[in-house]
Amino acid sequence: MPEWLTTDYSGRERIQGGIVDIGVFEGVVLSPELFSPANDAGFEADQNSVVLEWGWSGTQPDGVESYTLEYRINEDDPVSVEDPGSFSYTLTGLNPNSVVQWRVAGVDASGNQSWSQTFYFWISRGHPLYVTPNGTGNGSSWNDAMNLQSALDEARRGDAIWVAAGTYYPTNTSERYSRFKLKEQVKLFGGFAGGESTLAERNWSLNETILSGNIGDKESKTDNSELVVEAIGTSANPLTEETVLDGFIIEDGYGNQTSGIFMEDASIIVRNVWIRDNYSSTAGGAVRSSYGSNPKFGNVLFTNNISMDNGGRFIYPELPNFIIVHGLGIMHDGRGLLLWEMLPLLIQFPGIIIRVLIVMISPIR
Ligand SMILES: [Ca+2]
Repeated sequence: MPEWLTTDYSGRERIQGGIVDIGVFEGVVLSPELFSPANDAGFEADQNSVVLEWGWSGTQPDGVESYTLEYRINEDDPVSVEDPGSFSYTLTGLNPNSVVQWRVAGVDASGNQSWSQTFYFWISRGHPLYVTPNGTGNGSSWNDAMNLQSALDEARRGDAIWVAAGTYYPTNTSERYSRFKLKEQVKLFGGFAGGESTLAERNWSLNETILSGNIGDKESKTDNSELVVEAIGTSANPLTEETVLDGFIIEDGYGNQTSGIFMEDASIIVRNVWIRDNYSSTAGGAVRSSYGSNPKFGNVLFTNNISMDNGGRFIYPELPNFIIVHGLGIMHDGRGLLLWEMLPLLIQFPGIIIRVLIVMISPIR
């Protein structure tokens, strides 16, 4: 073997155990698998230690002499643990509101490390983030409430955000691209008076909590936010039903396509929500569920949403309680949202719509 070929792409020795793989990397089979906790696992706030477990689906390769564990808590520097033992290590001293990344390398006789993939888990904050319209605090209590954009920025997986009654705008500027962006595994609850200690105490129909696109001139709609709420994941990391929007009024978006709620790779839960007075010049007056999305809408009221083209686009969502009142679509039969794909479901279960109309209007208004 010529000297320039004696190491692989990552600098590891080509000849390992008398064998050359000839691939870009040598000995990648020395990378262990991570078993527990499962990737993306969450723990309660009082969990101060977690047992990390790794190993092999089959037999351990001969070339592995030991392991190296690496973990990183929040934005701290990564910590490396040489020879943490075989197959498990107890990580202690964990605090609430932590996200921990970790991975394990198989180490061969030459000290070469073959890393596993990276997993992470999180420790919950232990309390909601409290939000009021004029909050300037750190969000740790109602008395120390923060504003909504700060809470969304601050929120990590597993967080809940409790939002007191009032009107919230995506920006104080005239930037029409500004919108509220939902995050994975963050639950947004509106409808609080601002003193509650449990979720059950809130009265979302009484304490109207409005996410409004009416930025700029309050007398004008045409300068409003193009979209009020955005829920966008990726195909690899979609937003799931652990992402919740509950107890809000979504109003006064004014844009070109979808001005109320836009979802993409987002199978979120939207409930106890009133979507009203949104305008779109093309598809998606109120809501659009784009590709990779299977949202669940429960107890959602649509009123006075206008689309000049297609109303919106739902692709096979689950709609247990769902009502449309006063939708308006101009060119197609959008009425604020498009039901092309929904039609078979509505025909199949017409009773659902009727029952919902009777049961659900009263608590909303
Ligand atoms: Ca305006």
